[in-house]
Amino acid sequence: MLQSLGWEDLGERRRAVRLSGSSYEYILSEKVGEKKNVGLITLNRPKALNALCDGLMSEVGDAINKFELDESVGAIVITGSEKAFAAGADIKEMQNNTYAMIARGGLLKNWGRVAQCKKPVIAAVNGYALGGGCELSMMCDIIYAGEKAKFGQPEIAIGTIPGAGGTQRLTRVVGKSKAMEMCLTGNQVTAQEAEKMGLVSKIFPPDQLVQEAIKLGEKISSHSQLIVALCKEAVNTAYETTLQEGLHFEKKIFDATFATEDRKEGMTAFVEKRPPKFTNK
Ligand code: DAK
Repeated sequence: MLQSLGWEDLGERRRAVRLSGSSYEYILSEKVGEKKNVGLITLNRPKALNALCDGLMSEVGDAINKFELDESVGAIVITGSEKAFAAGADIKEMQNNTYAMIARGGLLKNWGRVAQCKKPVIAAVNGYALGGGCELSMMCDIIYAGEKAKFGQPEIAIGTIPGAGGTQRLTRVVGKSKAMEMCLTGNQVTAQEAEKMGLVSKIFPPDQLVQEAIKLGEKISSHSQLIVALCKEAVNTAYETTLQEGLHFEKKIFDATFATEDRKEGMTAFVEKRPPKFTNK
């Protein structure tokens, strides 16, 4: 029920984190916010509009590993530039691949990590979020967009289909008709349309977007990380189950919060009219 940390996995990850350096070629990674409790990952491949090459996705995975292990970080923001969040997977890298190579799973192998993150991940999308860029934003838990952001699944125009959740996550969020229209035409939707569809939760002027996403991350980080992770897992379960199964799961998680010190502290602090001091226990 509690997300199994998988100690072997965690050990593997700690080793990987130790081995890898902290400077990256395709991204920037830093701790931000007044209390430095938000991890900020900035996709930084401007000449290719942040096309998500294998190296970039591997670096994103590495940065997520580090922030997930860092107890001072309560939420993570992923952003790009004002022109592009990301224009998709790197078409030049994929161009000469064969079915056999892709089916073996070597290429595009680093794409699962963001969706697996136990801490909340916020996408701050300015400019293009196309193909894998749109899919990356949908792997995040909350999407904030700049007023000029554009979302789209244009894979159909280059002879393929979305491969990292575009036909699945998008459909669950916006419904069949709009998802079909986007996937079958490749047409882009504006930030305003995306907000109306429920894909984006809020829109901001482009130059304020990242700051607003960080503020949101700070707010989330002010809560118990333990309870936040449980809450995230419960909401995500809504996508995987029937309503009855989901409600059952929610009840189990709710009950489990009563086994934590942070639940006791939160309620006691309310009664004593003081801010809570969470210890993530
Ligand atoms: N890949 C590689 N390079 C790209 C790129 C991309 N997706 N998008 C842009 N670029 C490069 C351009 O080639 C150009 O480089 P140079 O020619 O200058 O060297 C530079 O970025 C600037 O682009 P433009 O000159 O085209 O800029 P414009 O402002 O005119 O146009 C645009 C911007 C975003 C409308 C346009 O660049 C565009 O249409 N880009 C391609 C969008 C696209 O089709 N995206 C979908 C790609 S397919 C999976 C995981 C992921 C995926 C699939 C499976 N598994 C885990 C299985 C994802 C697939 C995709 O995303």
